[in-house]
Amino acid sequence: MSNAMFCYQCQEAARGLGCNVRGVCGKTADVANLQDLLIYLMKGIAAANIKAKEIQQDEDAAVEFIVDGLFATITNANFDRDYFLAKIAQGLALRDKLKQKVQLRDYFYKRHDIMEWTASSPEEMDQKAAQVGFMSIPDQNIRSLKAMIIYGLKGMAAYYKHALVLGYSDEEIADFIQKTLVATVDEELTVEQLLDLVMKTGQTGVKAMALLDKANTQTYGHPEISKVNLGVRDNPAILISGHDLKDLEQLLEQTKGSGVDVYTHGEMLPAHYYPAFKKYDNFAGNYGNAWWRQDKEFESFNGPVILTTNCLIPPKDSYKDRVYAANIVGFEGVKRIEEKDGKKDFSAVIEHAKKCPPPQALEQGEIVGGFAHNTVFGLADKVVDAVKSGAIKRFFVMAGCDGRMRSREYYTEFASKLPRDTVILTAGCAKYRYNKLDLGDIGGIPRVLDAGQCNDRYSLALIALKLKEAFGLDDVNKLPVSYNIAWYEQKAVIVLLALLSLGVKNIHLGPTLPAFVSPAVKDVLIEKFGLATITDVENDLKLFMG
Ligand code: SF4
Ligand code: SF3
Repeated sequence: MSNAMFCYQCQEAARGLGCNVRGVCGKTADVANLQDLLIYLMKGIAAANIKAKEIQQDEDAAVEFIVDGLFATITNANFDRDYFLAKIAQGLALRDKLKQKVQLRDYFYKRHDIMEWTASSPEEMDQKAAQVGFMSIPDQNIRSLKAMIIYGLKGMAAYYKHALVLGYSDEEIADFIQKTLVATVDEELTVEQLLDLVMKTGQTGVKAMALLDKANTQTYGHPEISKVNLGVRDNPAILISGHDLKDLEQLLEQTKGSGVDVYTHGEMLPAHYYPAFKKYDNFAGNYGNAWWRQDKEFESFNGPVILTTNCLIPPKDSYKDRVYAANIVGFEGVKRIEEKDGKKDFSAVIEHAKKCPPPQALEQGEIVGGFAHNTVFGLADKVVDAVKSGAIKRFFVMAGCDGRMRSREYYTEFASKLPRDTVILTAGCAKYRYNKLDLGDIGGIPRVLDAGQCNDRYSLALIALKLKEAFGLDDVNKLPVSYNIAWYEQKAVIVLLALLSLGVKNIHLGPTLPAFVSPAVKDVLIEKFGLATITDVENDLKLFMG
């Protein structure tokens, strides 16, 4: 029996194998297939654009298209069939324009199906879409490695996109994304060659993360130790979620003095750590928790919600009319905020907010964050002394994603049972599993150091490298640092590949290993990098604490 779809890109892949009827995330089969077709189409666009570059005829629009297209196919970003149909039609026109430009030149993919296929109606697109997913690759290990590369590129594209909107670009990253997309078409590539490409993807991932770090810190300043209010005020308000700081900046500018407050949700929480956003009196606090609790939290928020990037879960009818999608986010029937010349007009959302009651309180108090690399480097002497004196025995990098599966309760239990002479380094929405526990501090250093969004995981790599230097070690694996990482979507894939490419070993990845890792590829990852998953808390604590 053939599958209606096949997707195994996230941690929630059905039965740990892959979703083949409908996504656990809510993605329908037709949309999953159209996402596959968009990826396939972008390989053709990339092949033609690379060739066009040789004659200085390449198009920035092609890079933008590819970066947006990869980002839009990330888990929980876009569920909208019409979005993908329109994007595919637009992409075919772009590919054909580039083909025209290079028609006199010879190249390997010139007669390949990625250059030749076409579709002029939604039915034709659906038909083609059902043929081009990962299941079209017969060998399980080749499929696994190509999936790892494509998912890594999706994560990289997300980071790169965030840098681009702030005016930071890098030719090497853009070229790598295009060349590597095309390379996944090559049927001759061996397992060894693909493993090499996996590592190169990790290396370029480090560059993309560094570029984004530069873009964020040069634009909004270095994150500072900050207290974030968890309660609510008595004004109408807008909730902003996702990872796009530029959208937040524009929203804060436009709501200034309007009587409408702005709260962050999920991954937008770390925006409170940036000096640039502290001047806004109406930037009221963080509301709620990680993405998967949005169905309840958006409901009680009462006001409009803006989704700037993933993670969106299919909205309930009770609040759907209050949800606004921006950028690559989409869901059928959800209103869109369009952009013109890099500017978004939020006036409709602000007027909507004014008609809504203030948010209903979920909790009270404050949490502390802002421990990105600059802050931690400032504390370096204190941290090094604490390690030397034995006050800090071990650091646990617990960065990553959160998700709705019960098995993730492991991370709350793990954090709460860690010995009191350990410190957790975190980034990403995984932190919501333990950032509101009272874990105390060690000589004034909080036991949970939050560097920021998943987009800021680069900070944790820098901190590890800084510690290595401070202790005069020749190998990052000799540090008293353990990695117990929770993953969910494809940004976590690029972070994993980046860490592997930096030589970090013995990473524990959970709550389960990716479904796209075949048994043979898993063996290589275990043997070469000591990759492992989690078991139960008691066991793992014993293992980590030696
Ligand atoms: Fe399934 Fe995850 Fe793919 Fe959604 S993104 S269809 S949950 S594997
Ligand atoms: Fe979270 Fe989606 Fe990954 Fe950004 S919001 S870490 S899952």
